[in-house]
Amino acid sequence: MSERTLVLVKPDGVSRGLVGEVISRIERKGLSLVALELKHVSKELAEQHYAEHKERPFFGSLVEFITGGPVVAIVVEGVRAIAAFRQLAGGTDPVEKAVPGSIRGDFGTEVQYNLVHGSDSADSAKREIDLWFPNL
Ligand code: IDP
Repeated sequence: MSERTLVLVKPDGVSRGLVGEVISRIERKGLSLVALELKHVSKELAEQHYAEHKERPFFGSLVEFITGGPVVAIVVEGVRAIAAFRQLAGGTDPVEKAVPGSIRGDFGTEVQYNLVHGSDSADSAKREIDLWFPNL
């Protein structure tokens, strides 16, 4: 059954020129792009997006990072799209968790600057797509 997920190429991924690489991997996996936008992220949007991390010590720094440069927001659709993109992204820590062959495993070294975001559940995907693409 087809489902949708929200993918972000974070500011580090955009500034390093990895937007095409990420899109290419999404397409090669067999997933489709439904909406795509280069966005300058407001503090309010960043805080809402990462609301579940509000109490974490890295929250302020994470919001600063996400608002520090443009991101590319993408709605991705396909069979098992949520888990499939999480697999493409790799684990949160690009060195300890993400395996080579994944986006983070191939291109990242730092936990915060881990290049991409992908929704982690059907509920998060719905909430995040509504937040980033209210007109979709
Ligand atoms: P995920 O992006 O793999 O789903 P989450 O645990 O939801 O990981 O964390 C959200 C984002 O917060 C991560 O992608 C990363 O950018 C950042 N982050 C997570 N843990 C840490 C940390 O310990 N220090 C700094 N940043 C972190």
